[in-house]
Amino acid sequence: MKQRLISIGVMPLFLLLIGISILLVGCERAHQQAGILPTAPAKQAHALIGSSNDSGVTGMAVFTQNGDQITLTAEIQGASPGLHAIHIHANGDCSAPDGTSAGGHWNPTGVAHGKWGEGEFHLGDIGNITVEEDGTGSITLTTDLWEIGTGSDIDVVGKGIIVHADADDFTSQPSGAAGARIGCGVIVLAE
Ligand SMILES: [Cu+2]
Ligand SMILES: [Zn+2]
Repeated sequence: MKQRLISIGVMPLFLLLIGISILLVGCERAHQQAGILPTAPAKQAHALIGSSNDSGVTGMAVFTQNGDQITLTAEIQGASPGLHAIHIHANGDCSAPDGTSAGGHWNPTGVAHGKWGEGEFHLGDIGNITVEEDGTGSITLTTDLWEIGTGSDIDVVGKGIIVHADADDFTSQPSGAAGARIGCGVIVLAE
């Protein structure tokens, strides 16, 4: 009987301790996100986008890591208004004037081309940038499917960013029928 009372008495205390632990972990994460507690310096990579096929398109893509999430922000200038596909291609090589040196879509998982977040899609299938009348446009994507500077199969460093003349239809294989390459950049680790 006494034994039983002790068991009943200990259980709520045990649950309370678990509850407090969860709260503390939650607070620590919140504080890290708020920048109150020190975290590892955010890893960054970027690509300076230059013109391919004499398009006059330029831009910048920045990859920033926070925990296991990587946020890409890409901005372009000098493009025609409307939708332009933007992808990560397999090679960080923009030496060809038409951008073909960047190779095909970066596809380390060996799946079909598609739309980001829906069914099968290449890890390079960022999507379409909407370009305004002034020729500028931007796109942001946050994911835990990439890494920065790890040298693994899913490391974006050393790959290429390609901007296309047309929109990605998310269906046509192997690259969404996005047309000519009008911008190209090599993704490098930021020091
Ligand atoms: Cu592409
Ligand atoms: Zn693709």
